[in-house]
Amino acid sequence: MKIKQVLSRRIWDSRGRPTVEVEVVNEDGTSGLGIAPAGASMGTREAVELRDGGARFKGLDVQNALRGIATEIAPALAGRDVAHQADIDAALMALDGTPTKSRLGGNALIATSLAVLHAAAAHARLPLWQYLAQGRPVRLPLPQIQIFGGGAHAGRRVDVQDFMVIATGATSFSHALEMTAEVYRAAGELMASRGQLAGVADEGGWWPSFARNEEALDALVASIEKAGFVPGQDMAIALDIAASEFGHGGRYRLALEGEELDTDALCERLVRWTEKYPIVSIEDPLAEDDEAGLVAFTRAVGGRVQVVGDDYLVTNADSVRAAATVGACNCALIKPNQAGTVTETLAALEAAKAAGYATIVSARSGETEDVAIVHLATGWNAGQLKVGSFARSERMAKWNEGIRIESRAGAPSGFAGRAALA
Ligand code: 2PG
Ligand code: MG
Repeated sequence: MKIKQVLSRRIWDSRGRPTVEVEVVNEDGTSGLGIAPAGASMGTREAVELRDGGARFKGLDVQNALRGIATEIAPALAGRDVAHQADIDAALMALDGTPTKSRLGGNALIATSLAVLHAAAAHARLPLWQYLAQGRPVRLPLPQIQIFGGGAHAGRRVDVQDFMVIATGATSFSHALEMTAEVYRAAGELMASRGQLAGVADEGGWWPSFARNEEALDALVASIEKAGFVPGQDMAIALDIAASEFGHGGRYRLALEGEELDTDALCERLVRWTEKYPIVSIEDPLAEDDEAGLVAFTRAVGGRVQVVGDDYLVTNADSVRAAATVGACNCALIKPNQAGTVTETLAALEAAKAAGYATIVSARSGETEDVAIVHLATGWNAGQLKVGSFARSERMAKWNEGIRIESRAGAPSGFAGRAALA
């Protein structure tokens, strides 16, 4: 089916900031919408977000990205077959012409690429996950869900960015959400009873009014117990340290503790946490420039803990292959807008699977009502999904979409469950 029209507009994300929406309309009248999400803790090698600069909306407007779509991308895509995703993505990359997608913008490209994908699924009259699965058996992903936000998502109130839970005892996607709902509520009650309740962070997790980073881990365990679950059995802990935000060159500054740690000391601290708390997954334990540290940490805990690369791998197939060669991480975070096109995102996911890595499809801290990533995680059989917390509709829209996928006729063949963890 040929693409008839490519429309674009500025819409607003969950932080009230401008973002790019693209609508691809096919000649048969079917269409697809793609929306660019936005990160706050970004890897330096991510596809570049094109923002206008200047005073308007603190420089975050996207008029230049929209202009590029209207004047260059739309004419280049008109008449192309919407089902030829890889060809279209290659054309987008060639049109941009830069290694970092800085000319037309990674935000313009990913919104367009996702809109093409949605339009192709709409033409095929299939839900997106099913269109992507192409008849292969796939499973609903195991969610990791934030309970306390931190780092760049909470004014750096604590250093660690995400304190999450994984419902390791869940038997279905909906069951995992039910269990998490109880823990999220228990955590809020716990904070209230201690006089520490102070709203929520950017992804809906409770605001981290803690005196030390480790206090959040104690609160997490207490919340799991308060909700009636056995920590480590029913419910385990996942962390995103997002260490690139507070360290580089092998020096890490924990502002809350007023400490400066070198790579070895941070590794030791995190290894101690994995021994003391029921932690099954740690993302970005060291900074993106600390490959030796990531290798050492993976060697230390990789047999029993999932070590996730986000800023370090930036959803890039070559980076994943290079990491596998040196033995850094055992799981890749997959974020479409880090790559900039659907094809490159899939290539990174496939490179990770080929290397024996686990994979997690992830949202960004700046999101919208868009639910595409739930379909990508399911249709690509990623095994795991990270969306932020269990509050605010840009997050709940995605969890709820998973429930719909799970309950409708012709649903995927089951739930990935804890076996999806590396
Ligand atoms: C991350 C993401 C999501 P951001 O670091 O994994 O939590 O954050 O979108 O701000 O990069
Ligand atoms: Mg991260």
